[in-house]
Amino acid sequence: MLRILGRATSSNVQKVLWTAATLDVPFVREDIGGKHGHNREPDYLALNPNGLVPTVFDGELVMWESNSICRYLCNKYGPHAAYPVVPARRVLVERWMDWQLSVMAPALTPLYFLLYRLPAEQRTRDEIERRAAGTAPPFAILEARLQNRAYLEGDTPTLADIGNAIWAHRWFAMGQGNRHGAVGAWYRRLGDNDAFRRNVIEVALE
Ligand SMILES: N[C@@H](CCC(=O)N[C@@H](CS)C(=O)NCC(=O)O)C(=O)O
Repeated sequence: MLRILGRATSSNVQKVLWTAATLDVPFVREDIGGKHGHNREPDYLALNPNGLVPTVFDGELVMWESNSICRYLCNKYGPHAAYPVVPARRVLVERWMDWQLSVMAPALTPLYFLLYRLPAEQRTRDEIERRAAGTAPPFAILEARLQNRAYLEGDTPTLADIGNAIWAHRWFAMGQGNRHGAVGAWYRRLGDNDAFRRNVIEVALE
């Protein structure tokens, strides 16, 4: 049984929950971080020096960094089509995982924090528009990529879709984007996935 430390509202925890559900790996989850706190306490920092969530135990093994954890789960509990074994296919999935952490999340986080975390008086129309404009470039890339294809790589969902769809959910929830394009169609297609619905779509943003 995995032990997942991290609030269910964290995008990086959601990646791990969706991946574990995809692989049918049983887990327990404990609320840490955000309004639940505890992530800056010495006992938590001894597990994860970043003071961030998720941190995941698999027996004695302690892991942090959501993408590393998702890869580990597929390696240990797979093989699964979500993480292809052939190197030339695997790298195509992994590039979108790295892109999600290095491009997608940094582009959306400023608007997300303004709308959900920062004091209401900072939410001026100009500031919302400025931060919203910064969210468009990664979705233009996804829109082009998803023309005439069901998923980012291959014919079935992979770890590439998992990390990025969590942010597409936030983008649409923040009133951005055109749901009638290819990104919208991909988001709805993934919405048939029970793990996406339960762990992401049905969880209130905060
Ligand atoms: N690169 C790390 C980032 C982890 C991260 O930024 N976690 C955020 C939540 S998504 C966090 O712990 N924020 C502090 C908090 O929740 O209190 C990963 O992918 O696991």
